Amino acid sequence: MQSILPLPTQPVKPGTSTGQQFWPSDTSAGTHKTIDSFSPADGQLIARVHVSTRSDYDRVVETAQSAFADWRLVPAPRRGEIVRQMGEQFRRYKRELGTLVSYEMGKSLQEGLGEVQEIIDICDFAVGQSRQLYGLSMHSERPAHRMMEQYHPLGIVGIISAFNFPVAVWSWNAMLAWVCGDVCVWKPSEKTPLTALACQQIITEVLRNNDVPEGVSCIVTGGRDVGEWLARDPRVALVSATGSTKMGKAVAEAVAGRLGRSLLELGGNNAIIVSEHADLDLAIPAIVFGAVGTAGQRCTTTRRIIVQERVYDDVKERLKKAYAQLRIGNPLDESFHVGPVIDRQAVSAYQATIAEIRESGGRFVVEPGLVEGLGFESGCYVKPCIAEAENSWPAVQRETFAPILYMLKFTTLDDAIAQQNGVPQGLSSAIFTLNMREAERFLAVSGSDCGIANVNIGTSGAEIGGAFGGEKETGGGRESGSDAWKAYMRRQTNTINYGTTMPLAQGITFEL
Ligand code: UN1
Repeated sequence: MQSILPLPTQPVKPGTSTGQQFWPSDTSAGTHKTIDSFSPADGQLIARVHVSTRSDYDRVVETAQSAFADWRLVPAPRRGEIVRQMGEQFRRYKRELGTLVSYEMGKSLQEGLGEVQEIIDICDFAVGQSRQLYGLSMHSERPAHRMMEQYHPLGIVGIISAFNFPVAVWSWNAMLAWVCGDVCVWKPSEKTPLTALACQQIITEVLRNNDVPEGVSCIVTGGRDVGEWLARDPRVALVSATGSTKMGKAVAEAVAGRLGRSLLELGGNNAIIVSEHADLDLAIPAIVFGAVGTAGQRCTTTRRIIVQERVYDDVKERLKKAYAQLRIGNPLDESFHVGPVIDRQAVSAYQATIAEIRESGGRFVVEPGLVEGLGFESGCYVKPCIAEAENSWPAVQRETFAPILYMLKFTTLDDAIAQQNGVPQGLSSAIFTLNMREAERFLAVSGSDCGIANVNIGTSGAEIGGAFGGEKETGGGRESGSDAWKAYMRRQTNTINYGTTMPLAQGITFEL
């Protein structure tokens, strides 16, 4: 593997920073534990990164606090201008960062580049947003009174991100938080720390050139305990967490225990309904990309297809043919469609779920298995597979982060919608149909219960312009587009009396 960025040769150190501290010069590793980052593509150790100690963490949060005092005073459009410059940097380093994402995380190079494109897109979005942090004005019930609301920055935003979108999800949070006047403390996944440090490095020049105070962009690294420090810390106004439902519940409880704010984007169990009125030429590629893209490790991955009985066999045959064409291999080689899963633990989860499906009586239409031999030494390559299953089986009810697709059958659309909604999660959903009544029924109040519901588009690959997130065990948070920015600000209602009397609301009189 040729070096993509100059990969560090000594443990790298996160921190407060405008980023200057973390590249390889630091040698004080002795007192720090390190995280080893291995590439699932070839099993190579690509970096050692310091784990933040509690005192590192406290120093970072203190620096972030003092940065907030200054940053909130910078006019929002000016903050937007700084984010615009960051977008330019990500354009400049798109190939390098996309390649590093692909190498450290294992998604295909195309998808690594796509992820960086999401950063660029959210930067553009945030620039516009920086001039649109609108509050409403209201007509007061009292004479000579004016009412309005304003949005003010919150303070420190803690960002806990997952390995599967190691950089894009940070950017959805950070870019909006920054234009809103907040400062960010990012805890990246311990499986992908290097991509996080690379992002910090990429924006350093912009932070420096604009004299942005030290502490506006911070990174802390480590595992669960570091996440807990953020969740329990009353200095952190908002904790935005992306990852498993288990992790989200722990974060939500800890943050709620101090009445802080959390924004949760957790597991999905996304289904595509394929109607007898579907255009299968559209449906099949959408299903395949949704199920095998990022080796089944997106929270929007298509995990279930619910197929009308009249087209069921046709869909099955077409999927078999499509899956037979899938090429599995090194994600950096663009001739392959499917890369590895993140690590051997993920391979074990894939295997355990497959065994469970077989025990329940599931039949595999496309067989699962490990891919071994030359080029697959990391032990992280698995075959995308399809099983005929029942919606009620425990394995089908949970999210296994792997390319396993379940085929379910339906007769009536009501039954299809009941199956689609009949899981604990509620992130993304889709219907393929050319029948307008079916499409509208799916989107109606009694249709999909998910945060994302699509027609003739798959479940994954959402654009940043919409609000991203879901219901039920997905956690209820909304990130990225639409009015998701409001989560990063505090709303203040103002009533101003410009008259000469003191009338009370609700018609109350209070004579002195
Ligand atoms: C995630 O998997 O956490 O919609 C995010 C998509 C991507 C984002 C997924 N834009 O598939």
